[in-house]
Amino acid sequence: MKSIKETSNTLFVLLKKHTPLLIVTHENPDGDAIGAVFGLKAFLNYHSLSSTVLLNTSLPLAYENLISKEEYENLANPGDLSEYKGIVVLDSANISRTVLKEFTSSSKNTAIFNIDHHVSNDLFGDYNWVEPWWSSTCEGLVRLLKGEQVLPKETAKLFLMGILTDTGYLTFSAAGPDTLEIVTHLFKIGASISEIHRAVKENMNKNQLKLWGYAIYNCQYEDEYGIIWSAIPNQVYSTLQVKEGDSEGLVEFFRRYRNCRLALLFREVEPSKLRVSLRSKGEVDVNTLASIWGGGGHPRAAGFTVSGEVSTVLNEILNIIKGKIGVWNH
Ligand SMILES: [Mn+2]
Repeated sequence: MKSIKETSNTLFVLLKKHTPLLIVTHENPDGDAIGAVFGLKAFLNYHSLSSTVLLNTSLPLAYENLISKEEYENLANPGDLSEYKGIVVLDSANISRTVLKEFTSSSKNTAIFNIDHHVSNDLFGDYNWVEPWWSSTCEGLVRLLKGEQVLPKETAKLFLMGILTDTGYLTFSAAGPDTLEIVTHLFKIGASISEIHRAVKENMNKNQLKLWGYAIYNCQYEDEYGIIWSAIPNQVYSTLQVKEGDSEGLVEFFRRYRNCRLALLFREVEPSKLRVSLRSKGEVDVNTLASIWGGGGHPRAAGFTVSGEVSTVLNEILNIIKGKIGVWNH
C-alpha cells in the first residue's frame, strides 16, 4: 500500500496519469461527499481530464440547485470497471460503503485513490490521503489541489459547500483557523457562504418540514444521562415520500437542547433497516460507540446501521450506550 509519504507526485499529477477516472463516495452521500465528488469532477473538466461520477442514489433535495442530473450516473452496480485507469473514492472510510462494494484494485489493473478524513478509514487505496484533522474531505481536496493548479469557481463553490455542511457552517470545533484560511481562499475565487446557505439550507419542501416536525415533536430525553433522541419509523418516510438524505442536519438540531450531551436519531429508512446517527457535544466519543455495531465516523459525529424494527432495537441500543457513557455529572 502506498501513501502520500511514499510518492513524490502530487495528486494532480497522479490523477492525470490515470484517466479516465471514476469518482465515487459513500452510500447516502452527505454535503461533504456530494461537494467532494462534484467539485473534483468540475476541477477535472476544467483541466480537460475525463471522469465519470457514479452514485447509487438520487441526489438529496438540498443539492438539486447546485448539481444537474447530467453530471452523474445513478446506478446500483458499476459493471465493468476495466475502462477506468483510476478510481477516486472520496469521504468514505471503507470501500464496502461505496457502490464498488468488494472491489479491490489487485484484481484489476486500476489504481484506487482514497481521500478522506474519517479516523476509522481502513486505508484501502493504492494511494491514501487520509487526515482526520481535516474538517472535511472537501478541505483536504483544496489542500491537495490548490498548489500550482487553478481551482475553477464551480469547484470552489462545491468544496466550500462540503466544508460548510460538515462543520455546521463553521460552528463545530473541527473548524479552526486552518479551515478558515481555506474558506478565505475559496471566497477569493468567488464562492460565497450566503449563496450556499440559501441553496442548501433554505430549500426544504413541505414534506421535509413535516419530517423534521415529526422527529422534533416526538423527541425524548433522559437528562440523567444527557441524551436526547428521536425515531422515525419507515411508515413516515413512505407517507411523506422523503428520502433518507432529506433528514441531513436533523440530528444536529437536537444539540440545541440545553441538557444535550449526546443526540441520537433512529431512522428506519427501509422496513427493518435502522440507521442510527450520533452527535456529541464534547466529551462522548461517538466514533467508539458506533464501532460497537460496526459503524464509525468521527469523535463527535458518527453512525451505524442495524437490522430490526425501531420498537424492538431502540431500547437495547440505548441501554448499551447508557452503560458505556454512564450518568452525566455536569
Ligand atoms: Mn466528511
